[in-house]
Amino acid sequence: MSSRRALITGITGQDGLYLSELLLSKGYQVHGLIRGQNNPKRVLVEEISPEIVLHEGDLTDFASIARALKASDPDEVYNLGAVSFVAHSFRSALHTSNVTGQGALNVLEAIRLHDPDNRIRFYQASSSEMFGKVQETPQTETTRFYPRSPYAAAKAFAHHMTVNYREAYGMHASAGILFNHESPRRGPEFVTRKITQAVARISLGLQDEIRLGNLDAARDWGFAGDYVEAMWLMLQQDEPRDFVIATGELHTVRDVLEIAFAHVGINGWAAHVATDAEHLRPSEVDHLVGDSSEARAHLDWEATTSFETLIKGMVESEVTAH
Ligand code: NAP
Ligand code: G4F
Repeated sequence: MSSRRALITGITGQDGLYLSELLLSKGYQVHGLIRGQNNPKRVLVEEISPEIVLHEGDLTDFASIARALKASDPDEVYNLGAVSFVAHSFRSALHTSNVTGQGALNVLEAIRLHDPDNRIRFYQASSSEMFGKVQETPQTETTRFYPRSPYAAAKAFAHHMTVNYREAYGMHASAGILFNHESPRRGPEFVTRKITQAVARISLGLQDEIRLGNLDAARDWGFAGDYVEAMWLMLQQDEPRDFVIATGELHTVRDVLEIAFAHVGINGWAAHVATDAEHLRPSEVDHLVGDSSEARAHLDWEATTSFETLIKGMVESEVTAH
């Protein structure tokens, strides 16, 4: 069994939980940065394994990251922490920039000072949102960025800093440009979980309607469990580099509704859906779809869960939870 150590920021989030499980199954000692003095999501991490070592800290607090690095002395650092909800980033742009953008720089700089010999391998959670108003379709590692939100701009900054630390200091630093990935652990503010949760409740007679924004928005949605595998694979490569991680399939919010409602036996979902301007964004990303050929060729990575299986599974999980 391996005795490698990993430090994960954002360990309480969807990806942090799946990645912890993956690394534990590979024999890693897992450490996580957890914010706040009494984080209610601590219990989620403890459910996965009481052996995970949690270090109190915040991405905006450089000293806390340095302390966590010293205490965990990791071989691999996965920077998954972020203000990750695009809609919220418009309402809290400076905070988003501090956490999602400068937070990544804090981690990179703390690693550089802690580990001048470049022993640590670093993963940055970059996002397809950086492509924003897309300049070509499908998007690849070389597609030009056109961020459309404070979140996307902050992610683009963090991405460029990751590349810069790799090139300037020889750090094994890689960024995964991940397209949307979902699961029953997805935060309820994101559209797939919002819909699947509401559909389950409607089918059980607990709710009548769901209020949504842009139903024509189209995304490349995959399963989070598949995507954390790609993160790990990227850090196992001899050379650091960036990869697009996606399914290559485009679906709309309407498709999510269609599959979710049909799964509980409700046809004609329109009667249960209201559109609400409150959920529209000041500047929208209309469609994102990725080309993962590089990941297939170099990481032997491919998405294994179909869109339909993903959405049905999320509905099932909500029905069971009620
Ligand atoms: P998530 O569920 O929203 O988790 C975000 C994590 O960041 C949480 O653990 C949160 O901790 C932590 N965090 C927030 N503010 C922090 C701060 N100031 N200091 C330290 N930690 C902080 O996100 P996710 O879906 O797992 O995504 C993981 C990463 O991948 C994020 O960086 C996201 O932007 C990026 N990404 C996600 C997708 C996707 O489709 N899921 C696609 C591309 C990129 P609390 O529990 O304390 O709030
Ligand atoms: O589920 P969403 O909020 O995800 P979004 O904005 O694509 O961002 C997610 O994926 C990114 C990767 O591309 C990550 F970087 C990011 O951290 C996050 O995980 O919205 C998806 C689409 C949008 O176009 C949105 O306008 O669904 C549309 N939508 C329509 N009605 C809605 C709603 N989104 C939400 N959250 N809620 C609605 O009522």
